[in-house]
Amino acid sequence: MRHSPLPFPLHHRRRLARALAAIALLSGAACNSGPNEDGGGAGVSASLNDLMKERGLDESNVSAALKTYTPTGVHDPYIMFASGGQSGQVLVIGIPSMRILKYIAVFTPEPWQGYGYGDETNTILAAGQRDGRTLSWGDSHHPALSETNGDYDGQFLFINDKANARIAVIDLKDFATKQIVMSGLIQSDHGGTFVTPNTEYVVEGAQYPAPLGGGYAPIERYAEDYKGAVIFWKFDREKGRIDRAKSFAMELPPYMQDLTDAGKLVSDGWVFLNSLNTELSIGGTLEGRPPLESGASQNDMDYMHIIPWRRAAEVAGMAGKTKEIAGMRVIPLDVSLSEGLLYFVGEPKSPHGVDVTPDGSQMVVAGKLDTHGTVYSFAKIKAQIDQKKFEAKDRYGVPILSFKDSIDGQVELGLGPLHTQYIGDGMALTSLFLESAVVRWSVKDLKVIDKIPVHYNVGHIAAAEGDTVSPDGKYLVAMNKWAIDRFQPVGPLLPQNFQLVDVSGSQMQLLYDMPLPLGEPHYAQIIKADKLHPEDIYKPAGVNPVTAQHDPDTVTAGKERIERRADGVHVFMSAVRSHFTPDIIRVKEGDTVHLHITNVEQAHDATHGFTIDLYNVHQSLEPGKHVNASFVADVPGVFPMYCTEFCSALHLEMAGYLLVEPKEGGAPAPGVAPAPGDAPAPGDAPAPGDAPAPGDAPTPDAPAPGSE
Ligand code: RUQ
Ligand code: CUA
Repeated sequence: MRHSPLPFPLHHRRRLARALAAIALLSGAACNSGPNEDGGGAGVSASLNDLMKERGLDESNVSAALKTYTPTGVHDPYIMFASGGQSGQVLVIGIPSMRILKYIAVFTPEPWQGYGYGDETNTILAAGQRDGRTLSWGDSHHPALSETNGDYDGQFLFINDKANARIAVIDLKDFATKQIVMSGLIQSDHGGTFVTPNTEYVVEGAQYPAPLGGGYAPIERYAEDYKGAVIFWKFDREKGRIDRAKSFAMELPPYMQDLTDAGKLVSDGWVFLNSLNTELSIGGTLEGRPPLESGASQNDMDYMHIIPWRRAAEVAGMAGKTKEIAGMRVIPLDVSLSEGLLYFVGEPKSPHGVDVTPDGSQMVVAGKLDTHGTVYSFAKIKAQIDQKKFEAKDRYGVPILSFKDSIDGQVELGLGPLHTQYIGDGMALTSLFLESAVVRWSVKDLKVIDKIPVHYNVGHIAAAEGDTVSPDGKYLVAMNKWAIDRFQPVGPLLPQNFQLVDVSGSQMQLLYDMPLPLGEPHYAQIIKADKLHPEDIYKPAGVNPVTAQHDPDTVTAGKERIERRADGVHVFMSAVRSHFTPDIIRVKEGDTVHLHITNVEQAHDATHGFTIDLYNVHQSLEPGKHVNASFVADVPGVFPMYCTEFCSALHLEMAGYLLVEPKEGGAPAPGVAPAPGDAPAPGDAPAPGDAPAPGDAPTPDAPAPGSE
């Protein structure tokens, strides 16, 4: 299945020879033959030929290796943010090396980062509760980088959880999740996250229709009581948070809204959503109806939704134009119709993906069950809307534009086209799911250029800055759903396969296979690395990363203490190589313990971990970070606490004890010598004159709770 070696232009061969010579020298393989003036001595090529032979590599393999190999200490020019699928996380991957740099904890507790194991991160996860239930996973689908003038600005990242219709905000200053919002309006989402060109709004489109705001309605009332929706979450860039009160939603007909894209430049102010199931099929495989999959594939056309979001935001702000559902301002469908906020245009059978071109003038839609890419013209759509020239209305009264008057044309792309990315010069790449290939084509000329096979069943694709106003081209990552035979077998559950493709040359070249063993990533975005400016420490020491403030309970060196208050025992602790102060915490069974821990260090990468056995406490303390964690010490005993990061040579000594004294009359621990006066257990009696064991009496520097 390896695809055929590519012919190399001469200058590539020369560059290759020089690079190979350099590798051979570095590896010491050619120690007795220096580089020749003619660009590669006999010894060099001989040893490289041997190496290639030994590993069974051809010239295209070697060129792929040279295009991805990244020496130690060298950073990647691009960074990819990929959804982590069912893991509920986001992956950060360097391109072209395909090195995984981070898993960002988002919808799922993540112990290493202490996410979901401390007060503030628990609060983030709790904000994503539905009906009082804490959800400990997410189906993350579509990451969206914040944009300024339609270009990634490297400041924030958003991602949705399809399973529970939630949106998360990640700050790229520290690559950490800051907020999860859940509308309570819709039951699932798919058309999110997508941002408007200046990140005014983060768009979340529903997927599976249901009664708005939750609650029951018989499925026989699907057409009447089940609804779709799109939510416009207002983003406050200053605060770095979504502002729920300024957000609004629009009720939509119960077509399954699928994906979204925001217009840009000439189409700025508009948003486009594709949808499926104009048939309003409801499934019912045991009830004599066809399964959803065939029921929803009867009609030749579904509807692209066209929404002027700026106008919709104005209407949402007018008195009497919205209904409040689940605490959200919702524009009802009849208001959208009377205010001109919703239009439809047909799109070929079971569309998947609507992707606005870099100049904003066109939208590309691919129909999963159609072989074409359809190119819509924003100007043609806008003209019909301005002239109120509608062909028909759907059963809910939504005006439908003429399909043939809305498009610039269609291109036969291949089997099962899904998603489109742009690479500049009017060129696009589209994934072909059924064909397991990516097609490169000219949107300008409506012409296919070439195809590259991928392995296998490609879903989304991501090209460098490929959905911005200025795509970079260069690299493409095919996010393949199946791996089949690409990797060592690991049982029936296989990894996904990210394939890196060089799209800069006259022929596309497959460079690298990267197994994704964490979940099924859906979409990814690739940003130029030099647009990212993360902080290397939290400064000054004592910053709480969740509130982004100097924490009121920050601990400074010398001010460590333990205080007993009405709400429990407060431990103000500092962490520094290689000790915690205090390192002994004494509490009584049943006490609530509030830990306030500051890593007072400001040295790059001097991270400490903190855990206490049994109590499920784990925190990551990067330099300068402050965390708060509370728990009820309801089990008496002796619980070691220690630093879980190998932070220094004396790391093992970075430890201490939580001593939970039993309540009055509590049973002594098994195996402990009884106190004087108790009958000694045979063999356990201390010899007369023995000194008390250290830790048996309060030490001067670790006052008992309440003795401050
Ligand atoms: S999806 S593979 Cu974005 Cu969930 Cu198309
Ligand atoms: Cu701090 Cu190990």
